[in-house]
Amino acid sequence: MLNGFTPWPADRAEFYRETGCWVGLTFGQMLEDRARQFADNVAVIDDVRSLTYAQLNERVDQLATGLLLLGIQKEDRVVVQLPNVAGYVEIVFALFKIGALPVFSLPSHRANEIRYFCDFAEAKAYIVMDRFGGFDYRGLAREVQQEVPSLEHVIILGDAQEFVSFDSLFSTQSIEFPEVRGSEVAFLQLSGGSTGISKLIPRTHDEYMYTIKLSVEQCQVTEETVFLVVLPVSHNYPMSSPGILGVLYAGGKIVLSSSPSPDVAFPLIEKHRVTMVPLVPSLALHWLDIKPNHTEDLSSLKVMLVGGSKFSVEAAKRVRPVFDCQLQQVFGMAEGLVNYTKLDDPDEIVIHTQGRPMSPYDEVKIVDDEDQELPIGETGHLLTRGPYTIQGYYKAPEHNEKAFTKDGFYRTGDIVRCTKDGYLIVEGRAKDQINRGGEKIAAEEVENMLLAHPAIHDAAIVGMPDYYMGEKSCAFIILRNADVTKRQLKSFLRERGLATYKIPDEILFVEQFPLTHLGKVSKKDLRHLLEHQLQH
Ligand code: J2J
Repeated sequence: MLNGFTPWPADRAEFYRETGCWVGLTFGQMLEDRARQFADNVAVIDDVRSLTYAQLNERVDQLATGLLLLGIQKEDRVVVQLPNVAGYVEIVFALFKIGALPVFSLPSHRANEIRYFCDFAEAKAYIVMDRFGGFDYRGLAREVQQEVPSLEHVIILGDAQEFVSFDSLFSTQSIEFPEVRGSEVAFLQLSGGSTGISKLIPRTHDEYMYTIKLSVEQCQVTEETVFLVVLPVSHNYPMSSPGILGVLYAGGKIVLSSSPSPDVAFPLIEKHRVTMVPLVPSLALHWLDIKPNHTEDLSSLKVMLVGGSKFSVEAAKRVRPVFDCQLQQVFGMAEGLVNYTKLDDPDEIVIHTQGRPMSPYDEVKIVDDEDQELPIGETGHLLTRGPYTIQGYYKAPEHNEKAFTKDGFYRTGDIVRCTKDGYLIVEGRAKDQINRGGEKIAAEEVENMLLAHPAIHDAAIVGMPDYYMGEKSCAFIILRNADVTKRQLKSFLRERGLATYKIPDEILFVEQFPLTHLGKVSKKDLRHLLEHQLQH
């Protein structure tokens, strides 16, 4: 078993097998199986090509062969940073088939994050697009490869220059693939990160397959489903809730959009008769506002999933009148637990709650600050364990001590309330994290980077309310006796390789921070201060 992975205690693992949650199926086997069952169905479409299930499986086998020939072995980690292109699906399944582990990063990550993922996971390879969104990833690859000794290969989709070309890897040579088991780790996903930079989350084939199977049921994904991906495809949500993996599980069609803009997405919905789309609240709001200016025929759309951050009741009410489709709220996390509203739930529930845990074996507790369980209906910290919630982050024993209880419950950091019918309502957050339209920013990571600036004495980041994003980030800064502009600080962060979405949207200079009774910086008071400033 992979070093740094925390397994489930033997009795619970046994229980999840006995109850049929874990069935020993790997994602490689699943694709092979579906390629037989749905051979001529279209599996995936992007801006330039389309692949049937049979073609996808064949290309995946050829790519897997090429990866083995290159020297990628079972359990090797490979950082994958690709936009929404069919090559992403090919590479991920090729890695699954040979038991190598993709480490999923987002296209918006820059040197600071990629260096860390490659280094911490001791990645053997890094796979990126040549250019995307006006950014040349080969420059980033050069920088990272120089600094991370484990990184033997950089594989490029597109113009590879001095690196290995993705297209050159496809091989028809006959070679035996290593045996991969359902109980083994399939990939490392990223956490939103509440303390410092993202943690890596090991997910096994067994338990992730179970999330996929349940999500397919909850969202009623079938062979007829046409699933549009406008969010970054490697994020846990569009990957698994029900995500591209759920669609492939059911024999449906994935349409990958290179942009979430309605100018790109709406014509795709019309052209491919899209039936389902997962969105974050900020995008859903934007789509709701802009829809009246568009003339495309969106009548094929049956389900709009919204999750990743809290969807306001007011916005939720508008989904059916504006899009004439069903809203399905989803409250999930890359660590495991996923909640859905059901497609046949009454409007009252769909609009006001974030759904209920999807497995009968999910254990959910709502506790006070002392870990004491609260009566139903009261608001408190959400703890959870179950057949698809991890038991520990990858190689993080110290952090795991804090993030999990002694009996293996994950401390989600979310403040929730449970209705008498078992539906959860997200009321807030205990973790020091900004949820910027679904993209999570760990305050500490950005603060630490700001503190490296010679002009800065202290820095504290808080979220500020935003109509579209839900929250944006604001940095409060105490300067030393130095002169520096907001612009200079933002470019300082950019130059240090911080992902764009983590650059503070607002910077405010202050003389001092409000403190708590213990003498800690009071983020609560900073938020009040901000509210006050925004009103005046
Ligand atoms: C309020 N907060 C929410 C919601 C997530 C499906 C959907 C989302 C994610 C995801 C995911 C929320 N209302 N509906 O992985 O499979 C906040 C919570 C949660 C954190 C997890 C999936 N849906 N959140 O967003 O790992 O704070 O996963 O703990 O990125 O997002 O973030 P992440």
